[in-house]
Amino acid sequence: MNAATRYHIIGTAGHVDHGKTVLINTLTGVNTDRLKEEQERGISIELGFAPFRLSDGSMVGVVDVPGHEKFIHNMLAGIGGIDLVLLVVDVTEGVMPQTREHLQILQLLQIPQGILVLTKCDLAEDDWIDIIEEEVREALAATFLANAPCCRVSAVRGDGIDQLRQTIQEMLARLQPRDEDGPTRLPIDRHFTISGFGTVVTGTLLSGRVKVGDRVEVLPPGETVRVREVQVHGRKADVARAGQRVALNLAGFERSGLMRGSVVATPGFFSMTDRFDARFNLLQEASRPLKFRDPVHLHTGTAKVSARVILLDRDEMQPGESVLAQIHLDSPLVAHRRDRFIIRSYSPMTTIGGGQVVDPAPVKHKRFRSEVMLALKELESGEGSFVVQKLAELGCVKLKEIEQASGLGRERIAALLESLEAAGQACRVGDQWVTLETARSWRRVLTEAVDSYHREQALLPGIPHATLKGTLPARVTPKAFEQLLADLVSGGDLVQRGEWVARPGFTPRPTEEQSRLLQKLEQVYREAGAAAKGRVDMLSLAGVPDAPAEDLLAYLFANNTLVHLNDDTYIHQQAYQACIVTLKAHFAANKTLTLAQFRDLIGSARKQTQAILELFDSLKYTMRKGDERVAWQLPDEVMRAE
Ligand SMILES: Nc1nc2c(ncn2[C@@H]2O[C@H](COP(=O)(O)OP(=O)(O)OP(=O)(O)O)[C@@H](O)[C@H]2O)c(=O)[nH]1
Ligand SMILES: [Mg+2]
Repeated sequence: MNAATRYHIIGTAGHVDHGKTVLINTLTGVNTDRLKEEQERGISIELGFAPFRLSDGSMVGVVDVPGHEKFIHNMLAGIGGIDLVLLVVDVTEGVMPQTREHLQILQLLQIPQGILVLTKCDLAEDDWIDIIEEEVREALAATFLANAPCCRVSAVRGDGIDQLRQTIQEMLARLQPRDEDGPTRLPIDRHFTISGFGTVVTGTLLSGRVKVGDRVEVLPPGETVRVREVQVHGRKADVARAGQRVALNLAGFERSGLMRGSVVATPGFFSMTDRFDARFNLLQEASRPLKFRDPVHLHTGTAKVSARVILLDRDEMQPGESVLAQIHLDSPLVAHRRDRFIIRSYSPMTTIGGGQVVDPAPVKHKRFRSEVMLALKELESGEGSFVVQKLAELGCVKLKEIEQASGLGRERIAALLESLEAAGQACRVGDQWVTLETARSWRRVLTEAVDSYHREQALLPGIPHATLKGTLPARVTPKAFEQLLADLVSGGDLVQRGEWVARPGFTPRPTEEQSRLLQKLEQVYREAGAAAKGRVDMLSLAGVPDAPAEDLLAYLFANNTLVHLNDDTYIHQQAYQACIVTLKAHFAANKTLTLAQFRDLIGSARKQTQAILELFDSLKYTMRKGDERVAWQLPDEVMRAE
């Protein structure tokens, strides 16, 4: 991939008034303080965005965040998806409270890399700047920025700006490109309506692509809509790619239920959740312990919701501690395995911790259970064991579903599943994956269902295919069922005869009494020919009691003595074959056939004739045209209707 096709996002961070916005203006030529209030008060309130082209041709989106502590929630909505942070420190002030808080947030969100930018260097002597740099380095010591490059700049004089530009370029070049082939995921950071144009949403495209005309899902509210227009960095585009700043015009989309924090995504890929299991760390700097069910604010992606931390193995956690917990959200949002989140306390409103999603769709756990904690640890530690656990929990899953639950890429999942298959822990059935144990137990369920059907419906040649499928959980897809069945057939456990599935060697054996009744029934149907009436009439004609009649008719149907026309009407196979012969003879000499003609030809009543012709239509022997029928694909030889 050449540099021109790489897309990355950089963000600012740092205390209020330390020069972030002016720096971005100097780098990009864009003043990101757009609001009147921002310009009047001289501080940033909302997120600011600017496109930034590097000399190697790559296009970078810049997110400028406000530094004021009152607007940390805005900062949090912008900082999540960035590749590189510029931590801005004013050399006349040094490390200040929001320098520290932003740093904690960056650290908790695991922002991959950053540059320390010392600003306003025109206002201080070099010796002083050295002292400040040392102080800042101390604050960064145990963080991801411990070895970050440092650039000394003056945005007003332009000192150090070229070097900063160069450093940004070098650091971005080292990054992996984003996953453009993954699912589309765009957390919305702004949305508005333009009259006559509809709803527009903006955000950083974290993965995937969006094209004009695509159908995308917006969650919440969970609605699928069409993308009418795509803009990248304020310009119309056909497609937006991962790592770009994007605006989308969504056709016919009502804004109700839409919020900052909603996600635009590939339909069906993400789901909303109102609880998730997580690794949660309470910062050493938190002012007090966190108690079970304490209300907090949770930030993830661009979303912010009230939440409660359900401590599972204790009633209270101390600053500096790390636990596995369940987070209950007051309103649902999109969460994905491995997503990062931040927790802030209600009062004072400060960042107290954060963590990572372990399972985005867990059951509610019982507290103080060692097996729950063990299972959570398992889930957290291994990708492989997560997949196996999901398989065991759900019975069977499609590749896409594991992808969704795990937050891992498709290729990674496929590789994991293959190694699990090689290790004998999982296996593929049709288009689904199951644990080996599940596959085994399902095969057992199927053979047992056939056995019990043979016992209870001894007159039938087997269990109907659809009934057999119904003995497995509803989640099993038709393809997976077919595969399980095919395995059992090839292994000699079952045989398939048309729509019937049976044990090899099984033949229905009527009792003496049943044989006597069967003979009678067959006789009345043979004698009635094409004019055979409904079930009740025929049974009384044969003197067969109601109770065993169903089984007897099914037996005669299964061995092709009777042909099923509709509902409760059957005719004898002989009569049916004669009808086909008559039909062919008629079309040998005529182009069309009416119901009345056919009725006279076969000597039946209107109702039965109609049922026979409808069966012919469904078999495509004939085709209905108004009141008449024409020949369609008449059978070459006389065949038995199945
Ligand atoms: N002398 C000097 N002044 C600067 C420099 N950079 C920024 N300033 C001044 O510092 C003040 C704050 O700058 P901003 O860029 O708005 O600060 P900010 O970090 O974006 O502030 P918030 O977004 O509110 O957190 C403004 O008055 C700028 O003119 C610099 O390099 N030299
Ligand atoms: Mg600013």
